[in-house]
Amino acid sequence: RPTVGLLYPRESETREVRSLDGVWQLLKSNASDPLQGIREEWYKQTLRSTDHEIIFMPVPASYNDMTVDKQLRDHVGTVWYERHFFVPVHWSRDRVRTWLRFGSVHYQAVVWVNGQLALRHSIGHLPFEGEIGRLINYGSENRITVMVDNRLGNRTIPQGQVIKQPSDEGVAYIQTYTFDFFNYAGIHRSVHLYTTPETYIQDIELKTQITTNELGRIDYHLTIGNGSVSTVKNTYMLVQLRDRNNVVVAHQINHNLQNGTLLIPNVKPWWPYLMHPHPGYMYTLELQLKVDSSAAPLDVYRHPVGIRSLSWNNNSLTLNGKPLYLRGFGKHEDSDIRGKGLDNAVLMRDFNLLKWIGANAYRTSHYPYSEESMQFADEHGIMIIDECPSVNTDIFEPQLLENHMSALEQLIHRDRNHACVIAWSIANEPRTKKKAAEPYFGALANYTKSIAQGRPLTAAANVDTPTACMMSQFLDIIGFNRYNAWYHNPGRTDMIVQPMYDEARKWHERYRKPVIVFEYGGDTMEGYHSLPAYIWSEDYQTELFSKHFKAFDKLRELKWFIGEFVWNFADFKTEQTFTRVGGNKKGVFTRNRQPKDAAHLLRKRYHAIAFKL
Ligand code: GCB
Repeated sequence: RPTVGLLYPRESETREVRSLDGVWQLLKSNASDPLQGIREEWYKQTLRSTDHEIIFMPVPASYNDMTVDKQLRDHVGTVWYERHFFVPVHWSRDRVRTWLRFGSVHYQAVVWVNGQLALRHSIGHLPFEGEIGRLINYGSENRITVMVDNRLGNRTIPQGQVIKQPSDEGVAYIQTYTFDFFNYAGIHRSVHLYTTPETYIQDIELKTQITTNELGRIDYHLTIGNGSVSTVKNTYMLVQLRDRNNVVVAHQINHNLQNGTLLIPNVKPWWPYLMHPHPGYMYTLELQLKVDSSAAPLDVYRHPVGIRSLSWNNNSLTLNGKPLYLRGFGKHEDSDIRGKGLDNAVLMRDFNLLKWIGANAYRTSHYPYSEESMQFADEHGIMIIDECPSVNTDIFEPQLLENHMSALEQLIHRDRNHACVIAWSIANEPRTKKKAAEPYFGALANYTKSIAQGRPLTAAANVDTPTACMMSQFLDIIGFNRYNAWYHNPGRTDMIVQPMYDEARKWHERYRKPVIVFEYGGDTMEGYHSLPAYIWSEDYQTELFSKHFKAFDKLRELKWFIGEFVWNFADFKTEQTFTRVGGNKKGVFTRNRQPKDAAHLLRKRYHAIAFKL
């Protein structure tokens, strides 16, 4: 079912937003019995009244690293969250709609309000919401209960497998998966309670372009919530575009309440970082739903908007008429203690580091990142390759395809209005040598193109022979991951330049599309030095990078080579395995966001490219 609504909760003169973030209570159910809480109806009472141990749990955060309990860190199955809240009486008197919205819960969530089923959602990293007015006690206390299930199976996005094995304590349930990051779980992003008026602005879709150098254009499509709006006489939308100084630079009175166009003379386009002295210029589109010119508006919503054109052909990706060269990273939402939980301090630090190093882009490997991070990217002029949560898919069958399509649909719906999004990445390293990958990706790409909102499709492939890839024929931009001198020929930094150059050319010769390297790099233990360079040392990472730079410099002479992304921005946690020392250490920054030696080298390069030195 296509998503409608889910506008980011913003306060206005007609809307109240309350945060339900804070310290919640948590009860872990037995790994051997994930449905225990359903059977015992834990949602019907407060968790405290069960006989089980309750712990305090901050929201937003992953629950895994919050205690010193291994059982909780490695838990497989369900945990239950609970908190109480109050709703003022006037919310019912004023006949407002009351909404409950989760920024993301990983992987599956069932939500009850006062013991009654309110919401369900699966697929982590994506928001969901619902109206809960009918379930609420106005003017007195209310209870939210959330069951969170972290189990991944062969039809989830991404996939995994839960296996049962004998252990010293009897049996153990183990979540296995092939992707290389820890399967953190919990209420990962903010929880909001907010109101809208009864007749309200439910959805906004924006498309922007710069038609000449000076003229900007915004095409908008509106959805008004409440079927009875047409019966309210003389309803119209006052649409005003405000610049950064709050000055109205374009306006319109829209009577059809659906579609319209704003033209903006002397527009200030949205530019990426280091492509213009004022990158990330954002306007505010102010929408006022009105009944007549004197009365107070029925509803007001202010939507940030950056105005830019994006286009692509077989040789280039162009923004505002200028071909792009992407200097970037694969990243993760990952940090000490909070795991994948949203943290504005970490986010701010990351954006400052991105700017320090001179990057202009990153890929949201390997799942949608927080809405707040997308807002940061808009504001800072960082371009985003927006990836859906599909990693290492190796079965290709209809139910999985349907879930994969749903993940992309929800992602595109959520992020379509962000100037920063320049491409959709439909998968990371699926096993595309398999024949069954061809119809699967054919169908997936067809569907995604039908909803792509003016962005090209890409993906990160990793087959070693481009002709064997059953996916890339469906893409607009070819992306590949390659670990020369790491997984291929470890220790041999003399085997990077030519293989990298040759491989990029092969991809281009086969598909005749722009090509980008989405991953290269090597694990590096901070502080470990070795001369001559030896793998895992800082010296080795630096040497490995400088050899890649030689290959990329040769490739950049060929117009179709459009970018280089290091794997990874920062060190991150993975599942426990003998190839990972405290996690994946391919970061240019440590997990607590300090530079390794290679960061300084990369900084020189990214700035030199930006300033054409
Ligand atoms: C890859 C994956 C990424 C891993 C990386 C690695 O190809 O896309 O998720 O973390 O390799 O370091 O092994």
